[in-house]
Amino acid sequence: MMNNYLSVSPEIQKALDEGRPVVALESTILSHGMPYPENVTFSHKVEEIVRAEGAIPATTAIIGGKLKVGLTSEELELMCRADGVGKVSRRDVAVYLATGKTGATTVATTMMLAEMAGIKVFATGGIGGVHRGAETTMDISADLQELAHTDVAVVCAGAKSLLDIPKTLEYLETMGVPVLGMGTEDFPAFYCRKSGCKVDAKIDTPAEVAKILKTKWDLGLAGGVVIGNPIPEEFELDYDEMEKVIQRALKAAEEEGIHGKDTTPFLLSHIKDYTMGVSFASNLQLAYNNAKVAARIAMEYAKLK
Ligand code: PSU
Ligand code: MN
Repeated sequence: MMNNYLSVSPEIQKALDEGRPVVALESTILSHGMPYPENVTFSHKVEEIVRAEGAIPATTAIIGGKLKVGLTSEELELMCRADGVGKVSRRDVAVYLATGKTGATTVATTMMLAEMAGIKVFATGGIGGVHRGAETTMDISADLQELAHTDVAVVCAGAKSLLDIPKTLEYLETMGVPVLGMGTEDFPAFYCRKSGCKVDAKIDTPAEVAKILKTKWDLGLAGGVVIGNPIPEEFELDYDEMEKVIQRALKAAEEEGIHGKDTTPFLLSHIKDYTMGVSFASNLQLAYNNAKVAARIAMEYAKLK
């Protein structure tokens, strides 16, 4: 039944059948997180980085009534141009598939597609989380609920501090999702290496992460794992400067009455505008770094099976 909807590229299917490492990559970061045509260069480079480490990249999207795992150059271009491409979270999947609309996958839906295909490791920029002010808006990303029950490890540079990071970590704790720090005790805050909040465990090597994943899933402890991988030092931005920029973006969102699924893309694009591209350069670098680490974890995980 699933095969009616799921379309895995032959290269990825072969790698999965042979137990070789595959890394899932999302498309919302392309369609709604980066400008065209810089996102085209990014989409290819991030895949090359995964390959250079010895793993196979699997960018996901919803195209032509199919859940696509592995995109052609033309399909990457389509996601990057983003003309009429929606942002698809779990609640939107059936609508997009049944109506044939083109959709970019978020962290939540990329995890869903990865699990359906049998991919265990996924690299992204930052995860969604509990928004500031969630105590009144109830705006909590579906990414967190997906992490609660879908068996995929997500390598990210933490979460942007436009979110409420302490509440995001509280939510993950409640849902039983391990939050690991790659070489750090501090959960990273995307542009900044530290958020001031602690991870559950500092891990120093991809092999150790792989062992934790295997142990968790061997035990039948369902759900994902967050691996917070700090942005490389040379690309880190100043925390207080970013806080000012975030405050400005939050104020603009409030003034313009932005809410629901538009909130995250609105804030991201305003932050980019306010920082005149400096933040974008950092965004690219942290995503490349996550792809590299994810590929190394996938390589180690493949050895354990
Ligand atoms: N955070 C970023 N960049 C992004 C996103 C989040 O720094 O591109 C995207 C991811 O696809 C994430 C989604 O899954 O936004 C979360 O959106 P929401 O808050 O609406 O769940
Ligand atoms: Mn939301």
